Amino acid sequence: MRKLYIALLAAVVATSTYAQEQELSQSWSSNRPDGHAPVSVMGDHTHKKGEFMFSYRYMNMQMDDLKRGNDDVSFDSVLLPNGGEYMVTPTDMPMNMHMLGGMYAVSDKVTLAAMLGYTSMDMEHLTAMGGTFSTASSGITDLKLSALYTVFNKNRQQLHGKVGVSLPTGSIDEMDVTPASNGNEVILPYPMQIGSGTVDALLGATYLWQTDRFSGGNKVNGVIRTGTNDRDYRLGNVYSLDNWIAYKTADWISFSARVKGSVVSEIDGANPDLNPLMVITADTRNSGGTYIDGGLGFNLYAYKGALKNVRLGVEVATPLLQDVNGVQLKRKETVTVGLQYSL
Ligand SMILES: [Cu+2]
Repeated sequence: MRKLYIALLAAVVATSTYAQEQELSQSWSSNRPDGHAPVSVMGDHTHKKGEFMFSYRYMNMQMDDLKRGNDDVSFDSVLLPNGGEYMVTPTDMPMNMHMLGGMYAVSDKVTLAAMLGYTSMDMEHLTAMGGTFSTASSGITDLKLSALYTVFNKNRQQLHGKVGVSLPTGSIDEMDVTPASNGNEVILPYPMQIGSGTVDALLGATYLWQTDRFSGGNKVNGVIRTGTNDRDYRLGNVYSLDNWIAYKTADWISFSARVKGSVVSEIDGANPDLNPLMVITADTRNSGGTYIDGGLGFNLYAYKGALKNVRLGVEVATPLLQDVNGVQLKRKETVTVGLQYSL
């Protein structure tokens, strides 16, 4: 699987070069299946004055087993009886997210975007005594509002910037019962909280190009947290570079390959109600890391008929590299399915 992604990365580079050698004359256009990026990429495109777009995305992310830095480690190695320092380790964590988005172009230069989601997570655990238990949380995510500004759109290339804000509508007060809580609900560790609890700045820039058959993009993105939340901590900033190419095999379908690198900083501060020696996920040293993920997907686009301007995107992404701070659950596949409708 990994070799396949590396081959695709090489193909991304090769076709970008090929594309730049093509003669480019018209405007970059969104009226084709690959006129939007792979479905997991957000804020990748802008709209023409007066256009609306509604989108729904479903995302399923799996995490299981442990990593310390770049290495796989066993559950036993982190638990107290075996020389580890924790009472409890998580063993796996499935996460599901439903996201609703809206876009509206106030002019050819400026598109406004809003996004709100609903997340549910489960975390399975193993204790030093050999017992198992699970906790769950769910709720509305942070509300993201942003403005996209088109710097240029000519010669079938576009560059646009993004300025936005993430508002703390997501809960950081998720609680559940654990074996150590005597039947009472207690606050859950950082990864089981839904929101950041802080106002976060969203900054980005996206470059897009097209030829008759190929298209692609590069997007730099930053999530910059401000202040400290009500529970005395601040999640780490996120910096990422996302790169994709797509090949349009027909007017209604395109296939895509994507490679994304991201760096997530450690949590700053700590929730005083969490004991960092109890469970790995309650220790802020076990947060953040460096990741490279690869994704393969396709977009279907109705360019005429009753469903005109409806787009369906599917993508499966997998980690190619993950180097985590401390010891953390390992990322596995992420599946994203999305519907978009413009009018
Ligand atoms: Cu849109």
